[in-house]
Amino acid sequence: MKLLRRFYAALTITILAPLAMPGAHGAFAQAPKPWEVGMQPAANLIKQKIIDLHDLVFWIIALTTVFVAALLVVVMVRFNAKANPVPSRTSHHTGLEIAWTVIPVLLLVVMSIPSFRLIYYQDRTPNPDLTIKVVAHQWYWEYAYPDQGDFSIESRYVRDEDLKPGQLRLLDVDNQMVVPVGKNIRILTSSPEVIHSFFVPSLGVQRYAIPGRTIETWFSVDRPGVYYGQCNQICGADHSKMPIAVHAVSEQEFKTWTEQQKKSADAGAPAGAPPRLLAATDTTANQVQR
Ligand SMILES: [Cu+2]
Repeated sequence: MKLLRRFYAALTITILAPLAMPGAHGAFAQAPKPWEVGMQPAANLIKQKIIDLHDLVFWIIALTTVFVAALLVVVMVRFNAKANPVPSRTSHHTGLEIAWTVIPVLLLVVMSIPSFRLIYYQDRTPNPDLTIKVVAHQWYWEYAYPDQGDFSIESRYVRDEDLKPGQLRLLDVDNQMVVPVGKNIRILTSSPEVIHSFFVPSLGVQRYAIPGRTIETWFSVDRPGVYYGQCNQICGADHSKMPIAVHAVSEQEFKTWTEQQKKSADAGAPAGAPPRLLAATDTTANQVQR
């Protein structure tokens, strides 16, 4: 699987290198790429665990399929009417029946154990450092920071005509969700209207935002950069226009940002007014590294 992924990666780079955006040398960013096969690279341990589980299940499925296909070929060649004119009258074989019941059950158990472990690992935040409330609206995101002075920002997609060079269509937003690197971030999703879903592939996080409920999940980010995601629950007319951009910064930068946000919230400025610190780095931070 690793080899296969490396092959695809090499192929993608070869094909896409000449098409790379001019000046695409900014800060690290993780976004979907054209002709991508497989999953986005992991930006934390959760995503790595997801990839590992995927690889395990992939190989079990692949080997099972090859084995069953081989059996079918044997039956077609050795037991057709010409090769085997007098068929066997066997109707039971206890050993074989036990085997084809027990082996699939064992395979399911082998897949279910890491699967359940992963579900529970994603479910509750171990030692949360901060909480972000994610409220999904039709059709934008609201991120509230109750631990940092209870301010909230609104995050909307950038219209085609407003895209700056290097910004990604239907992925870049006016106000990014800013998080500190290396911290356990508890996410609480909710929605006032319809069901949405908070989904950032490279962070291994996906949770529905359901009216009347608050649902927990969590993530951490290993390195600074921008990580893109989208609402992935069909939620209405502008479903495609509610992307997610998570900007991971150092703890110090995060502190400065939250203080600025709190100040502008106290001064009655519109929530989510672009903070100076991040506005200065925006154009480079949003470029995708290839
Ligand atoms: Cu949505």
